[in-house]
Amino acid sequence: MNWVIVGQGALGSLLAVKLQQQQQTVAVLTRANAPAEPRWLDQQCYQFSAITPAELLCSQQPSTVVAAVKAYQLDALLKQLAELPTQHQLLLSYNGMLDNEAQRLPPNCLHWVTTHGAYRDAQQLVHAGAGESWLGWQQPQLKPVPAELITTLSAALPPCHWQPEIQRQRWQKLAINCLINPFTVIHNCLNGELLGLGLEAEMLQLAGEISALAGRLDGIDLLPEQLVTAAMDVATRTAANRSSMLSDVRAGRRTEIDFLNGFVARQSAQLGLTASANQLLWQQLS
Ligand code: KPL
Repeated sequence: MNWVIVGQGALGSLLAVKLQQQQQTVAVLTRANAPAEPRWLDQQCYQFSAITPAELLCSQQPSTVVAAVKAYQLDALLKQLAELPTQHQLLLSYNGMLDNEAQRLPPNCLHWVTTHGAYRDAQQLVHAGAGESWLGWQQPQLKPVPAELITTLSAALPPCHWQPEIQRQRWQKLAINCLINPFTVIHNCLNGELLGLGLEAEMLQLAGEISALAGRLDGIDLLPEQLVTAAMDVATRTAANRSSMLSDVRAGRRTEIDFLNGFVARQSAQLGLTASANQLLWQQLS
């Protein structure tokens, strides 16, 4: 299969390397005349060909375009790819949720939700926590299961599950990120170091607010206790990982707080729900 990876972040880079290790054809989307930077994993250097947005838009070669980007980069990217011909498949992966998402996302895109933990240390990529991934249509009424895609993603970065109810998985991932990422910044620590800090009560309050919002916005039932358990489980499995938010803060980049706890606080306020714990973290980290 042909793949085009959009985004220079740790997860997109990790996927690019892992797909290339599976003998897939992988290109990286770059600006005109810019080379694709090599990626390093386990002291090995991986080179990729570069493709510009203009080249991608007129390419006849069917490709899976994986946009592993920050939520705040999505609008600009979707504008750039608005004319993406139908032989290409767009797969989105970002932390958090956008306000009015259904109106902003192309209906025929797929979500790739992942709990793999990865960060960049200078040039080196570090796959610091084995997680799992789920794939599903943005519009659940789209029925065909892209079997080859799942098999290839599963081989590259296992396991990858087909999830017809991807929105449920996205809420769970949102909760995991809302419960882990801000605390790694506040305590300036790796994911695993959160486990001994006695954060369960605070996490349960955050999870309760997220669960109430998921019910009201999407009719999805999530048990707050299970969300805390899921977050603790991810923190355990990615114990050695530096969260994306901590990496952003250390690199002086904008964080995704507006699309995580900020999203929960804004949407809850609009619906008259209380989300004081998420509101507090949003304020603290903005
Ligand atoms: O998604 C992550 C992130 O850091 O943004 C987790 C799964 C928490 C891994 O660190």
